[in-house]
Amino acid sequence: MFENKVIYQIYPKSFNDTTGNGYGDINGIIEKLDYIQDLGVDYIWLSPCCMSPQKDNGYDISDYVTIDPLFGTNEDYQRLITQAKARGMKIMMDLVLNHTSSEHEWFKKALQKDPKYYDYYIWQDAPNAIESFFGGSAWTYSKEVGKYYLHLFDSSQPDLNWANPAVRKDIYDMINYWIDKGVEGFRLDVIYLIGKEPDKLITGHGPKFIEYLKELNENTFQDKLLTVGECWGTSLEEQYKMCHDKGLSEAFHFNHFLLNTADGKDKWHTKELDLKELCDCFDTWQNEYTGVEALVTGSHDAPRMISRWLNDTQYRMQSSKLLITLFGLMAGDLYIYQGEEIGMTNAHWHDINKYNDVETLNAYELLKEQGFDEKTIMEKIAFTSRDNARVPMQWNDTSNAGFTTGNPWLDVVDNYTHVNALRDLTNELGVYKYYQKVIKFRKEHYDWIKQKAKFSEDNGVLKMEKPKFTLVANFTDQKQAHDLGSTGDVLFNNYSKVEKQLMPYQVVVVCNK
Ligand code: ISL
Repeated sequence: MFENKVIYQIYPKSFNDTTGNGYGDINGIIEKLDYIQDLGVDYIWLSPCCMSPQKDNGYDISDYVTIDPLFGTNEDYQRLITQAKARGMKIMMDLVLNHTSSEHEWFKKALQKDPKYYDYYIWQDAPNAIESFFGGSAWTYSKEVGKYYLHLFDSSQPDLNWANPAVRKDIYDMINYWIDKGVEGFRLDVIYLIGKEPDKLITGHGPKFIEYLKELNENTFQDKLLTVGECWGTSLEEQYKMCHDKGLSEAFHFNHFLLNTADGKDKWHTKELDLKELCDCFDTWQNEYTGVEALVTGSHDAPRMISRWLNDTQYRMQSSKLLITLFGLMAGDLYIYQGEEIGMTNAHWHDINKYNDVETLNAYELLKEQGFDEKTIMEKIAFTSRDNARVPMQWNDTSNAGFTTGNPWLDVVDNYTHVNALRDLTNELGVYKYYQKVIKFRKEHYDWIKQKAKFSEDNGVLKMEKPKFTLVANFTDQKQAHDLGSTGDVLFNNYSKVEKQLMPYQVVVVCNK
């Protein structure tokens, strides 16, 4: 039902500031709706905009039904829904259901041992071995309560107790409030954690997870809205359970993002992308998975894909085009993260003072404790930090890249003078226009795209063969051989010609004869 949609993710804080306070806002998004629509977008997913102390940039919500004044008002949000709809686009809201902010009224009452709200969170007399995703123990002692509460993320993000039916009921009411306002899609933050059983050290995909998902769906979305669950490192079986039986429409698994990590988990210890592993990953999710794949090319939780897989300097534009050709010609729903469509890159900062992300700042301390020297730590952070993708949108070459007239909450990347939307859009061979072309093709030829594919790699060249067309993509900065032979019509090419050899980062798609 929701196949072949294009979803554009906005990180509101960094998109477009209309007040000059240095933070992006909802009116700033409204101002850019034509820009988004022209790309061919069906859904706009906004990272959280509700009331929050912003310790984790809004993924720490203190009031689920009020828009944070930092971004505007509930009326602004309503206007955004209406104006997006007028352009044929739907709003997808980010739901943070695994935890609240410690400033949420529920947690404040829990701290006062309120008989109702105490049980909204998870308490233990003593911590166990569970670690926070942001480093250190997942348990923090509360003097008021005399016990430890669980937080799988920062200590300012206490985990909700989904085993309590009252919590679930409050959550359903809140979601229905937004459905009534016209929200037509939901992204469910770290949803695979809600069925946890911490006393048994179970966090992800816990025993009650699927039951909770089904109940959630029955009481809210009822299969009528596009829902995408955020998971990490999911198996086929887990994905099947979440999505096939009246739970979610689809889920991120991010298995391809994890290929850069040395052990498949710890993001701070990386290795180079192995194309063979990438082919295996695509093969699994394109050919074995029977549901709809959420095709993600980037997010606010990951450094820019062109910076870590490809080349973001000399071959920046070719790399951006390679990325969207490859993902855009695979089956599923396509998720684009703001800035990719103009070829934005990592920030590459080597000064810790430039960073804002709670996860990055914690990692800096932990890596120091682990004995790494400053230079190595900063290399790791410059490659991996989430802030690489959270920097302000680069709209033009005026100061602060046209993002704000004030002081941006996070610096803009220096390359904005030549990497910006205005410049890219005026270039017939720009990245944005190429994205438009791929998206248009995708919409018109989805019957070709949804066919199964054969993936292979040879000398840094990835090949994807579908019954109707063949794609070859050179992931190296050297010329490489290809075997397209006497080709059919060229559908896509990020260079002007197809020569005997592929140029660095060249992608070519030809119709099969
Ligand atoms: O990127 C990550 C995995 O390597 C983690 O940093 C990330 O926190 C995790 O993927 C969960 O992400 C989601 O929940 C977090 C929030 O910080 C992220 O921004 C959000 O997308 C806690 O709500």
